[in-house]
Amino acid sequence: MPTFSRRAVLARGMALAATGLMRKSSFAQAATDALARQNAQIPLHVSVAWDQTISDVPEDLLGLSYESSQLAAPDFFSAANAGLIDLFRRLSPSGVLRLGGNLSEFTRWSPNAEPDPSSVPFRAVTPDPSAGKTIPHFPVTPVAIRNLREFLYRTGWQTIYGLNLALADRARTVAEAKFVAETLGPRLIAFQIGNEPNHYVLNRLRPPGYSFHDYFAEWSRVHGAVAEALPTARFAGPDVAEDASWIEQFAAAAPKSVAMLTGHHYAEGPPADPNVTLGKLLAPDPAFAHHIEVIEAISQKAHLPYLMTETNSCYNAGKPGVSDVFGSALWAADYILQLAQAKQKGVYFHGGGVGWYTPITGGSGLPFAPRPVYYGMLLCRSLLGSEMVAASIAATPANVSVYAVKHPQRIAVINKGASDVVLHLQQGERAVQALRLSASSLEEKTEIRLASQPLRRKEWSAVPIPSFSAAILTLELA
Ligand code: BDP
Repeated sequence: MPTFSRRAVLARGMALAATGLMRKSSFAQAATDALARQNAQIPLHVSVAWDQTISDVPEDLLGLSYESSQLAAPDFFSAANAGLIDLFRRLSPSGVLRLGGNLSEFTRWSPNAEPDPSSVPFRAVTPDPSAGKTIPHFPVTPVAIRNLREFLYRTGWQTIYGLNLALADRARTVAEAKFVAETLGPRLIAFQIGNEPNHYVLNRLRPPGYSFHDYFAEWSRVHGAVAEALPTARFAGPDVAEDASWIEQFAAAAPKSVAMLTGHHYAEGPPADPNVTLGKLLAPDPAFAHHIEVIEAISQKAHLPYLMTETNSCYNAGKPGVSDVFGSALWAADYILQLAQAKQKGVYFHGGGVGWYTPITGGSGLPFAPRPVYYGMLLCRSLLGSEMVAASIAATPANVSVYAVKHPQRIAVINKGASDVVLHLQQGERAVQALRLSASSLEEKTEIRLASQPLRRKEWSAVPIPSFSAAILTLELA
């Protein structure tokens, strides 16, 4: 089984020059763009096999991932946080809040602690790029879990709750799990135990040589204790970073209480690498395409759904100019649909606080506001609950992805390239409405447009999709 490291992503830079997306200088880029525009409006013909269902797009596909340490500020996920509740509800009527991340190894169930009085309302935790440093413990108190329940009820969301593994005190973990399960009731989808155990050595949580075998022995001890106290609890795992071989081994060894397989992927990183650019983020990534095929095969063999429980554009908390700009919205939209097409059942973007890649920024006295990735997710909201069918376009120099769904019939087009294209539909089909995602430039941070408009008659069967924009077309059969 080939493994795939996110660090291997760096190797794909060379393959990208051909896409015209590698940034040389802004002058060279402008020249490339001007050239592309001269060849204006590349025609693309889309083929859709409406009777060939390949996957469903679950109602709860979309989610957000936060560091578990966020619970140490119990007013954050609470009924009082109306700004955040509103943004969650707009994103999805039935999303998933995944609590985990590196800092989930440093939370400590503290049933008797007084919640930390915060100096600012909604104190926010930004993803921490400092894996391996000595980190203080973050107390999780009963009030934080009760507040979380109210937050989940008000948003309509559910949660996947991460328990500590690396520094677990088993009795404490069992007590935490019991309180969480009893308090959250049906709002709790599953527990995870440990975050990215395949990086425990890298994060200096375990000595070199730590293997899947060592991890699974530890996982089994904590799982066994929690499952004994909560016989109907469901679990998800192994929540590894990238490594498909750990997912495969976990799937083979998992007890019946494991209801889903989970893992993480960051498209780029580290931020200091000059090769990590917006151009690279938007270019096709054959290594990742292969990775998700491998995952799909593992999931099918194990008869367990697979969920991308933590993802984003660039690890180590993201990169300014890449993770926080409109280009990342186009990346996110395409990425979500690529994973849905590969039968993945959840895509949860990691964030929190004012981190570069966070889908929602704010907290600690700052207002909550959507970032570009949020809009990429929002574009996909209208496809939730539909059935994905096979769609394709012939090979083209344009950097365009197409997806089609039915119930109702829609085509999603994501143009991540510098060429304007015109999408020609099949005979007898017409697109009457377009939900368009656009901005004045790829680097735009705040003025992102997501608007629905009727198409003009002359566009019904040949829909213009401008460069660096996306659209969901609603179809009518003539
Ligand atoms: C992941 C961790 C998460 C980090 C993120 C990052 O699970 O806690 O914040 O990387 O590097 O591996 O941004």
